[in-house]
Amino acid sequence: NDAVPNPDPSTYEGRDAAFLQDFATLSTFGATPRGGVERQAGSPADGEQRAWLTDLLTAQGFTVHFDRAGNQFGLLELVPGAPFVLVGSHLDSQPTAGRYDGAFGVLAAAHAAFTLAEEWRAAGAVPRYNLAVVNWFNEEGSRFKPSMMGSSVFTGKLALEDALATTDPAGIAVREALAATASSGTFGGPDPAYYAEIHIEQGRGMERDGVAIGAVASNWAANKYEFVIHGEQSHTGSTVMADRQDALLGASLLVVAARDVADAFPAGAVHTSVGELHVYPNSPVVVASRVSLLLDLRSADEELLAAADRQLHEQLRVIEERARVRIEKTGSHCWPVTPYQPAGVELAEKIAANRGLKHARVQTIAGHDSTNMKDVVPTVMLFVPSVEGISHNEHEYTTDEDIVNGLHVLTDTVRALCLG
Ligand code: HGY
Ligand code: MN
Ligand code: MN
Ligand code: MN
Repeated sequence: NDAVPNPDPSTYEGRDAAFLQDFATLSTFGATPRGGVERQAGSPADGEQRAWLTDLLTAQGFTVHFDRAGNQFGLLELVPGAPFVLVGSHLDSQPTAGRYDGAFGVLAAAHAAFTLAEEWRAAGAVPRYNLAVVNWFNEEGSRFKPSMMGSSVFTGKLALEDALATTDPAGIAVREALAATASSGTFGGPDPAYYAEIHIEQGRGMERDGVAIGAVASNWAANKYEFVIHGEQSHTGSTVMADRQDALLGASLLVVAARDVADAFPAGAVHTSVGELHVYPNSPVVVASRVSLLLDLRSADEELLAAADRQLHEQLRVIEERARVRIEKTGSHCWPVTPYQPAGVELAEKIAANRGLKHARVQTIAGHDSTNMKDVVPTVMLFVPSVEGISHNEHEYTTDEDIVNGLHVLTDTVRALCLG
């Protein structure tokens, strides 16, 4: 499983071929040797792909603006003063990531918009709503926390100043990263009427069931915590065991406790992980004085999540005693389960059926910018299958056939929303 196939436009025509060709080009930004990409938010590769997207949109007659939070909008304003149908996703990636997470959605949004712009121009027709392609800033949250930063500011869930002041582990602020990549402006943002997004599933369900299009009906709940474990720095050789206050031991017990909590529930009901860990001073022959870590717990069922959360918090006292450390919670972000608007789910199902594609209602376990947008405007969220469910991994892959099917369904969806 070493090579991810490149998109092959040769057996496709017109818009589909152009989309696959552009996807191959987009995949060269921040390309990694193993076939993935690395373009974390506000990195040079992120700046370069944003400039490329500006050119792509501008060449098709869209006007590109950045807002203060670094969100990139390509506007097609055919109805002066009317609200916009927004369609997009995110181009930023995790470290050593796959090519599809987010990027597929932005490029499909652009090509859906190009098809519609051509249709309307050719017919001399004007839709009811204007159209905007959007590339949200920092969906991944790998470099700057929290994730879904740009869409959180856009939807009023996060204060702009707090977002801009957020720093990465090297102490660089979002404000500086945006300036360094020419990624922010003074645009106030389009007035949204609807939002649509397409994304890879990042799980195995659709592939297993032979489903081409997922209509996302709700998200999972998630609790994301930052913990700092405080110990006491000392010599790993000479300090007797009973005297140690080992922050790394405390962190390790917490990593295992999170797994044990998930395993206490029926398989698949609760997901937990520690994905990031910083050890201080992280030196041989030194018992760690401090560890910070990021832990997330997720479930489709808020009651199960609350029960898992209680069990985890009960373990904190046990770990503090055993490792002789103090555990401090320094941050939390919690998402409730909220449904996507049923009318949007039904629209997606109808369109997939018209295209002769097998479809199903699905839940999203990952967070998406659409989970923010659906709280402010009617939103349609579509999934295409992921091969073997692999994601946040350079081997992430979705077939050309599946991404082209997704482009078609997204195009039909956005057309229907624009006509109102
Ligand atoms: O699911 C997540 O936590 C992510 O930020 N998309
Ligand atoms: Mn994503
Ligand atoms: Mn992701
Ligand atoms: Mn010494």
